[in-house]
Parts: sequence; C-alpha cells; structure tokens
Amino acid sequence: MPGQDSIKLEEILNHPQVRKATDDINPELRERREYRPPQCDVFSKPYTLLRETDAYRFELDKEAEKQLPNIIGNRVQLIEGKDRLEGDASRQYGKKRNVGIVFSGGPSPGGHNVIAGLYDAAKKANPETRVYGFLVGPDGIIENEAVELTDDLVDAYRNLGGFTMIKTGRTKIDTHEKMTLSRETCRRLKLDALVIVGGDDSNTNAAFLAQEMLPDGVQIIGVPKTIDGDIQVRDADGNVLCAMSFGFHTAARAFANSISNLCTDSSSDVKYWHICKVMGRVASHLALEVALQTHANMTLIGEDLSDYMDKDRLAKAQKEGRTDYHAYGMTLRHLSRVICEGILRRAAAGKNYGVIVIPEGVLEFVNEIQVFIIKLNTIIADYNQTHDKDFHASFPRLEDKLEYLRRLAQRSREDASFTLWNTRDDDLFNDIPAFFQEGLLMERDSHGNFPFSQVETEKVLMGLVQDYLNILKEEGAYKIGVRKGYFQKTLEVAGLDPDQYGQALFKNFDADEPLIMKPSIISVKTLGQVLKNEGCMEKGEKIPAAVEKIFKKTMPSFKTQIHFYGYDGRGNDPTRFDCIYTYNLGLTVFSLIAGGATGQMAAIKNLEMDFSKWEPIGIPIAPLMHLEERKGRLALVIEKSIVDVDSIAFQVVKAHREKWLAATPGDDHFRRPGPIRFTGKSEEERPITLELNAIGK
Ligand code: FBP
Repeated sequence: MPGQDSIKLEEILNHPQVRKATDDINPELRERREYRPPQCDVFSKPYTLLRETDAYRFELDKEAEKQLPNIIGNRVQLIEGKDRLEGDASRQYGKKRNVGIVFSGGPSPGGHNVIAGLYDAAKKANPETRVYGFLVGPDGIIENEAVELTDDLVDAYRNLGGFTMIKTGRTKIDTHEKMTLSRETCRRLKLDALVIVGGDDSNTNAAFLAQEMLPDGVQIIGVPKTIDGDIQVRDADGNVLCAMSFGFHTAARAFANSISNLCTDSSSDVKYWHICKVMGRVASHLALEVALQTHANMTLIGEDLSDYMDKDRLAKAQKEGRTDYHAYGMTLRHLSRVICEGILRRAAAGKNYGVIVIPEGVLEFVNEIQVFIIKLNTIIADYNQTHDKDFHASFPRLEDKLEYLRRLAQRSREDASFTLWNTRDDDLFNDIPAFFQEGLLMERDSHGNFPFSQVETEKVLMGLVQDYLNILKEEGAYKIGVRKGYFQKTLEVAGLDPDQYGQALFKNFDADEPLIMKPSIISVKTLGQVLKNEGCMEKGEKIPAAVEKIFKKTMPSFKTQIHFYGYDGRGNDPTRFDCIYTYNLGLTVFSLIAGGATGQMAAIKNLEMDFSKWEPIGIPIAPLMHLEERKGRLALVIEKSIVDVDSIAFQVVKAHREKWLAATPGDDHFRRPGPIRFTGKSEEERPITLELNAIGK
C-alpha cells in the first residue's frame, strides 16, 4: 500500500488505537473489577453473631462419631447482624487475626469473590488482620507456600473467573506426615483459621483438619465449591440448607450458550449430529440444567438409567414363566439403541441432524461399566497396598496392565476363593476397544475418584450407535423422510407421474408426510428392481435421474461432531448470581471465624428466593459424613448429591423429552439462553433447576 513502508513499526505500536487493542485490560474487565456485589442484610451491621439452632436434625454415622468426636456435635449456626456486641464478644470479633485460605480441586467460577468477601470483612473488623492465600492448593499448606493478600491483589481479581490468584491443586492431606507439615505451617504463620474452598472431598478433608487442629486452636471452615453441583445439603427431614455449590450456574450457562449455538448451527446446516459431553463427574446436574437452558434434542441423565427396566424383555419373560435379571438396569448396548431410536425418528421426520447432550459420568450408571469401575478401583488399590508400589508405575503400558489382569483371571481359575477378576470379566474387558480399556484403567485422583473427564464416553457410545445405524441402514429402517411437495415437484419437472412412482417408492404415499422410502430400497440396484417389479421401468431401462435424486436424499449418512464442555465453563467469568453468592459466602466465612466456629461449612440458605431472603449460615460438616467405598476400601466422606429422578426439575425435562426430540416435520423447540452478560437484564437470574425444585416449598 502506498506510504505503508514509511510508517515505522515503533510508530505503529505507539499508535493509540494499537495500544488500546493490545492492552491486557479492556472495558469489560474494568467493569467487573469495579463491581461491588450487594451484601445480605445481616452484613450491613457492624458486627455479626452466631446463634446455634436445633431446628435441623442429622442422622449421625457411627464411624463419624468415632473419628470426629470433637466436631460431631456441631449444630447449624445462624448469622445475626448486630449494631454492638457486649464486652469480650466485641473484642473477640475485632481481634487481630491471621487467616489462611486455599482452593482445593477443580476451578469453579466465583472463587475469587469468596476471597474478596473474606478479605473485606476481615479487614473491616480489624485492618491489621492478615489474610494468606496458600499457593497451588493443599500443597501450599503442606509446603508453607503462601502469599499475603493485599488490596491490590484482591482488587485485581474481583468478580473474575478461575482460581488464578492463588491457583489450585488436588492433593489430599491424608497422611500423618502431610498433617504434621500442615500443622507446622499453621504454627509458623500463627494462623487462627484456615478456610478450605473445595468440593465434597475437600470439605471432608476440612472436617478431619478441624478435628486434628482443635488442640492447636486453628479453626477450619469449608466453602462448598464445584461446578458439578453435587454438594447439596439437606437435614434428615429434607430441609434444604445448601441448594447448590458455587460455580454451577456459571458453568451451566457457559455450556448452554455454546450448545445452544450448536443447536442453531445444526438446524441451519442440517447435516451434523453434535455430540456434547458435559462435565459433572457421576452427577448429571449440569446436563439437566443444560437441557432446560437449551432444549437440545436428546439429553441423557445418568441417574435415570439406573432405574431402567426393559419392559419388552420383562413381558416376554413373564409370558414364558421365568425371571430375566438382564431386563433390570441399562446396558451399554441398550443405551446405544435408545439413542439410535431418537436418530431414526428424527431422520424419518426429515431431520438427519440434531444435538445430543451426554453427562461425562453417564457410564457409571451403565451396569457392566459400573462393575468394571468398582472392580478395577479395588484391584488398583489392593495392588498399591500389597506391593507398596504404584500400580500405574509398575504397569505403565496398557499391555502390561492387561497382562496383570490376565494373571488375576488365571488365579481365579486356580483359587475358587478369589472372585475379584474372573475369566468372564477378563473376556468381556478384552472385548472393549483399547482406548476405552485405557480410560477405565486410568489413574484415580488423590481422593480415589474415577477420572471421568478423561474417558472418551461419547466415543464409546457413539461407536456403538454408528455400528447399529449401519445395520439399520442395511435393513432399510434408517431413512430420511422427504416432503411430498418436493417429491411431486421434482418428478413433474422431469415429466414423470408422481402418483405412479410414489406408490412404488414409498411405504406411506397415501398417508401423512414426510414420505418414507420402502425398506427394500437400500441401493441404486434395489431401487431399479423395485421400479421394475412395480411396472415403472422396463428391463434394461435407466433409472430416471429425478427418481435417483429423490432416492439419494432418503439415504442417510450419520455425520457427527464431538465436543467436550468442561474446562471452558470452569474458567468462565462468573454470572452475576455467582458473583453475589460467592461474595456473601466470603462474608459468611468471616462471621463464622469471628464467632469461633470450626468444622463448619459456610452456606447461604434460600438461594432460590429473592436476594432479600438469602440467609447466611454455618452447616456442621461431620454430621454429613457417611461411609463410602474409596480406593477399594470404606472411607468417611460427604455424600455426593446426584440428580433425584423424583425432583420437579427432572420430571419437567422428562415430560418434555418428546417435544424437544422434535421427531416431527417443522421447527425444533430450541431455547436460546444467550451468553453470560455481566450487565443488562437478559441473563438468567439463577439456575433453572434450582427454581423448579423450589416450587411448592
Ligand atoms: P471438583 O470436583 O474438584 O470441583 O472438579 C470438578 C470437575 O470439573 C469435574 O466436573 C471433572 O470431572 C473434573 O473436575 C476434572 O478434573 P481435572 O481438573 O483433574 O481434569
């Protein structure tokens, strides 16, 4: 371009427009940082006070009573705002403290605001209080790697997503050595309190730390974090204390926006099935919320599959006077058939495209896979314990692992008392594709969780779907319906009689639209034969081009695009709901610390209601614990909450399945949630599942 050579790069880089475009700080970021979330009413007072209540009841686990004797008697604490506190209470509230905070587990949008809320409340109570952020998760506590938080640091991350400020990690403080080092760190930093922002496993860890550190005078407070939405706390009478962990809303909205865009693309381009795996581990809460946000054509809900009964099989067995145990529970094969049926029905309606949402943990609810997961968990844990070596280090390659399993099967043949892995298990396991074997044998995390996010669930399922669709295509059952008007027009333009050809080609020419080609027509050759048999063509005559064109339009090819929604949503900047929720969680944490609590989890009650009704509380963690199989043995953990198939949210989705599948001519029923917007009124106020499940409560 003329004159371009004369502009020096330096001048270009100094141009105000270039500087603006290359600045790390944009107006959206500035707006987020400057936003100050509203505070629950109780926090508008200068002080807060904790009041224990007996309004909630818990059924205590015997093992929890034994292992956590000092905190098992904790009760729910309500937070009250006070204009003044008397004597010692006021000194206690405003005393100079050292507080540590750590993120544990996967990132979840809103974490920075928990820090901001805690920091603001702590500094307001006493500007000399110090807040330390432990770096890269619990390792930071074990190794005493911490930064002291400052106004500048906190302000830089207000209302921003991720856990970037202090990072996160998945280490569990589960050995005597790690516990000793953690106590040492707390002593060195003279910590009064340690805040653990984490999921069910991290809050479990918080309870054990609270028990251990009681003699040291270190208070431990947990915060319910996870996009998975699987920390939902109720008391023994079903009263909801914590309806949703933070970050769920943002992740679900982020996934829903992308998936909704795929719904739009798929119904425009009309050639792809988009297969969307969404995070959530075992629980399908995120998939359920995405279904409500987008009305995607098919959404699998894992929890729904465990109750599955094959009614046809049951009826057949009953007729024959026998019991068919295989009719109970979903198999991988059957699940793939259910998906195929939806694909087939949409194709018949002329829609060989669509969107399927698959929760990443769906296979946990499929009988044969669940058995493999449990058996392999035990085998790996047993190996690590017996040999005091890591299974994955001993058997780095898949072949090594398979060889080890083969030896176990051999052992079961020689020793009848060994039933963990028998020849049948080994044979079945060897039947599955190598990439899936590898997935099932993958290293468990430090809490013993199966790494669902790394298993190509969608590939396993869609492989079976593809195989079955090929069979159905061969059988002439998988066909794309064509509009009668289009067929008639195409033949008339070619000078052919639509009625004569229509009767020959379609199985429903006289019935409703769309037209479905006869099952016997599956190739150009079979098309020619049918036309001859029906008297439309003479021997040696060529199939009319217009007829062949129609035939080709009815022959489907199943084209998929695979997507995984997880890490992107975890890193999204929080919705306004999550910003407000987490900031108030941070304020709650400080009130719990100032009130002397330990072994409690900060929570906000009534999240489904108007903000004016939100109620900050402290939930006792120890009474939530129960025994569960982890790493092959029973361990005390907080129970994960999975989708309740009797809940209103699930029932609503179930009632709309047929409508959203839209296996009829005409438009789909997609919903457009739109992107997460920090300002403006368009953003969903709170998760739809949360609102639906609160109906009538
Ligand atoms: P948390 O349970 O720690 O909140 O993590 C949730 C999650 O995002 C799951 O949805 C997912 O299966 C898992 O983390 C992925 O783990 P990783 O970050 O180790 O790949």
